[in-house]
Amino acid sequence: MAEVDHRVQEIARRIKKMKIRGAGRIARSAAKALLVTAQQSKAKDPSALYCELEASARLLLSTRPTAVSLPNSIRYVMLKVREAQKSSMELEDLRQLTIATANKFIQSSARAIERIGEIGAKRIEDGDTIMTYCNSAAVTAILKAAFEQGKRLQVFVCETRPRFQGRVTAKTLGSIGIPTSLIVDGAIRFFMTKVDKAIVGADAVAANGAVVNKIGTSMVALAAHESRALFFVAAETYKFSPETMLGQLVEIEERDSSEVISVRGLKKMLNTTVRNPAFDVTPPEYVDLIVTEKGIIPPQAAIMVIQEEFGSIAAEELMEYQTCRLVDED
Ligand code: RUB
Repeated sequence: MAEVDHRVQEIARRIKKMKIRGAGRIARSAAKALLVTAQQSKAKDPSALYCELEASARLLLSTRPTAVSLPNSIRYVMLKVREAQKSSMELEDLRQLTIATANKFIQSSARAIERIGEIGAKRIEDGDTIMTYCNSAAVTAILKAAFEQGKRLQVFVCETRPRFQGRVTAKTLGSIGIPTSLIVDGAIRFFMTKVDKAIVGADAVAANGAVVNKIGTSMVALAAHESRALFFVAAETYKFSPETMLGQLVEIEERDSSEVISVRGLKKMLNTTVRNPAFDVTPPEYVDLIVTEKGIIPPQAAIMVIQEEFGSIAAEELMEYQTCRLVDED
């Protein structure tokens, strides 16, 4: 396997350590890493460049298992590059094609978030009270667009233990000028009675419309269901998982116990281990609609999005670029 450029290794490390986080940002950073690989490559022929890109792709795929935006962004670049390499493209052309394709993904991802903001804002009413969970650029885009249209909003943001991404959301919404209340996750049901709509992002949307998002999201959905509040998901189409159409399950990442309690603190507890899954699955029955950049769909239509976006990719190519686990070196 070719050696991976140190800048790409650094991007992979930052994704793994959650310095780069959120499914959309992870996907754009992976595309950027492939772009950097092409830019920095000293390869002497197209197949050597392709090998370097493959090595970068494998490392990136090993960073975080749940966000399917990651393999989707890598497939977007790599399948195009592979086709070109097979058709004997010259080295310099292959390099430029890689850079252009990665840039195209990055730009269309940023544009998708803007469109989700515009489309989703139409479903927000003046005076709405909204609950959100974790930190999602797509959700923020909707709330920002609705607020900028002059709609009065009140937002409850859940802290989102153990990494407190809700604090980031509260800070962002507050700085835009949206009246924001930061609440502990245990207060979700307590405040849900005041909420009109809960809106969350997604790390993956399965073919059956189930939504994978930050651990605790399904509790928000359950409480919203009980209170008859609407439950919206904001997800770019590259977060839909084509693998689930082949019967694959989305892997739920389980993270280190030290995110929940210090190693010293845990040592003082007898017969206690920590479980720390990073994501959970909200069944489609609890999802009222999914806002994508192509329009609003019911969760039952997720399979059509997958067919439209990824239907042309052969099953073996899908299986080839999947998240994987490397032996953890740290
Ligand atoms: C982030 C998370 C976000 C989704 C969507 O988890 O669950 O809700 O990734 O975010 P983590 P976005 O912090 O573990 O990456 O809309 O920004 O893609």
